[in-house]
Amino acid sequence: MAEGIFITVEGVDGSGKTTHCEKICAYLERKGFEVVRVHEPGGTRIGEQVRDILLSSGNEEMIDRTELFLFMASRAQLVEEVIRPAVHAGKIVVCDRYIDSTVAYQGYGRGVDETLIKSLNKFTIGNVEPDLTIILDLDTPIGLRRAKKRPGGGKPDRIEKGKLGFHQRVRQGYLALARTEHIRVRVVDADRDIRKTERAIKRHIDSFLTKFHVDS
Ligand code: Z5A
Repeated sequence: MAEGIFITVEGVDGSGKTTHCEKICAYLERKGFEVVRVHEPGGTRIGEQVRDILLSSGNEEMIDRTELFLFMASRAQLVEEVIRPAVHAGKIVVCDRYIDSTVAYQGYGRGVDETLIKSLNKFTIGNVEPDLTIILDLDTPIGLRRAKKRPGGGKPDRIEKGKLGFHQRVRQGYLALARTEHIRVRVVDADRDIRKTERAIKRHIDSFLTKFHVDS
């Protein structure tokens, strides 16, 4: 491939992003693609330090604007250090959360102006837009229960500690995004057996690869 592909995976807490990013990468590698897997916030030395500040449950006093700028800071670093070079080198980048998380969590969840978020996102990423976004959709309480059960998931981080209403607005944010960005975004039902969700994701990836005549 002359230019690579950028896939993002989004969804509420515990919707299975980590699980399915791993499966997507393995699937694409079996097809012969070079794949780079990243996550947000974090994914770089500086980004991981920002992640600690963002998620530390000791940082309760963090105001919404601080939170917003920290997510953008982590993203800027990840784009320039990892995503842009990998896509230019013809690789497929699979990113666990990206620009849509900010619209959903800080926009719909916290009530920050969506137009402002979109323009900060644009400033932060330049032209490094996702080609395909999979939103794993799931009833919020189920996701929060699953997140608690995963290894090391006993203690909620600062954002997980948000009230149920906050997480429900986040889910509505994702669904609203999917309605407006229906070419890039695909919604997959994550409230079923992992293998069924996996098959649905593979179908979207295959149809994307076919549509854009991409082969390894
Ligand atoms: N955030 C933000 O506010 N703004 C932003 O711009 C960005 C992020 C980029 C990052 O947390 C936090 O930052 C996140 C959003 C916010 N906060 N919240 N709340 P993170 O990176 O630590 O965590 P996460 O991204 O929310 O992911 P997660 O909680 O680790 O969940 P997940 O990756 O979606 O799910 P999982 O770990 O793959 O699965 C959870 C468990 O469910 C696990 O035991 C699986 O085996 C199980 N699972 C998965 N699928 C199934 C099915 N189908 N059935 C049953 N069990 C399943």
